[in-house]
Amino acid sequence: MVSLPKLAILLAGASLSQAHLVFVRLAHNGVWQPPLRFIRNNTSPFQEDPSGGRTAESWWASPTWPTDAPNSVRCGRDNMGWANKTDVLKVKPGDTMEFVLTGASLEPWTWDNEDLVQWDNCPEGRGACNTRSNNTDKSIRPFKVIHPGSVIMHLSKVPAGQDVHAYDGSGEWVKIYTLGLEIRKDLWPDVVYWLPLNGAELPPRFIATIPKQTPGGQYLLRVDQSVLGQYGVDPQIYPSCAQIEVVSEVTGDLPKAVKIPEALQKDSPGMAYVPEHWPNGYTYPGGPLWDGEKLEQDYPPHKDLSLEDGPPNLSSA
Ligand SMILES: *[C@@H]1O[C@H](CO)[C@@H](O)[C@H](O)[C@H]1NC(C)=O
Ligand SMILES: *[C@@H]1O[C@H](CO)[C@@H](O)[C@H](O)[C@H]1NC(C)=O
Ligand SMILES: *[C@@H]1O[C@H](CO)[C@@H](O)[C@H](O)[C@H]1NC(C)=O
Ligand SMILES: *[C@@H]1O[C@H](CO)[C@@H](O)[C@H](O)[C@H]1NC(C)=O
Ligand SMILES: [Cu+2]
Repeated sequence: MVSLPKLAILLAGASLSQAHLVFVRLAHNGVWQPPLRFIRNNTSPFQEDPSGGRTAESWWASPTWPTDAPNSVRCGRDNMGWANKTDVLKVKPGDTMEFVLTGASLEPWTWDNEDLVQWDNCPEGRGACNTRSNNTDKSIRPFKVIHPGSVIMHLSKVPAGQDVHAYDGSGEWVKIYTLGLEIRKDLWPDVVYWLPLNGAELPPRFIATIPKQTPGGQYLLRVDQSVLGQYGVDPQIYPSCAQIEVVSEVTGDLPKAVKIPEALQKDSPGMAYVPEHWPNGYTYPGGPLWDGEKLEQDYPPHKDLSLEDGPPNLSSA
């Protein structure tokens, strides 16, 4: 059996506000857009109660919890308050969409301080970095994912007769991207390696492709890194939504997949660490994955997860 996984330890670390994050910037076909121009601002320090009112104060990068107001779970705290001020990005099927995050050490009121955050001329064409010689924090920590869990992206089509500026995401969502885990037998017994976490190093890029079969129309494009809940701690949700218009000859609707927040509750598939399912029975959160043709269950390659036979033969790994 797999021993207490490393994610337990990492999740403990994730309670530090340092570990929180917000996706704030997107690149369309590799071209970075101004932070929050097409993404609804969701850095409100107020928690919304389920009726949409404001209750407790939180930190700007604090996570959303499954039981927070539905709109907060969908696109982040107070996102509807910013929807009218958010531009709509025109895209085509087949275009790529990349998201970059900032961590909680990089407060929004420091975003125009070039000594703290650089939005341009970053290594490898990334969308944010801080490489300046006089930087007080030379690490790349502000742009890291410091939680176990997948990065997922969903599309939700704006209902007929509505405008994306007014759409709250209460319709159907279909997942078009998952970056999850790998089994690395050389890490036995903590064989689960979360790719977004990447050993707390700089994460890989989060780049989705708008499926070729996506019908024309306005959509919310949602990105999220949900932190696995475990040992009585609820999952944390870090959503952001971009407002896009897909320019396409294709007509019709997307396949029906999931509703949010229903699919992202603490007992929903993929949202929590379940010892008896770990890692063999793990399914990624957010419902099935749509590649434009097929809508399929979304889980790590089960073949590699078959560890019931005991420790892997490391000399053949
Ligand atoms: C985002 O919202 C915060 C309040 O939560 C505000 O202080 C900030 O100016 C907003 N930023 C942008 C770019 O809209
Ligand atoms: C957004 O703008 C429309 C049209 O001006 C208005 O009817 C609506 O109330 C606004 N929504 C919000 C949340 O401010
Ligand atoms: C930091 O360095 C940049 C060039 O690398 C320079 O333009 C800037 O003035 C410096 N800032 C401070 C506060 O020294
Ligand atoms: C482990 O793999 C190596 C290399 O393939 C092989 O020589 C060895 O016999 C294997 N050991 C066991 C216990 O199966
Ligand atoms: Cu966190």
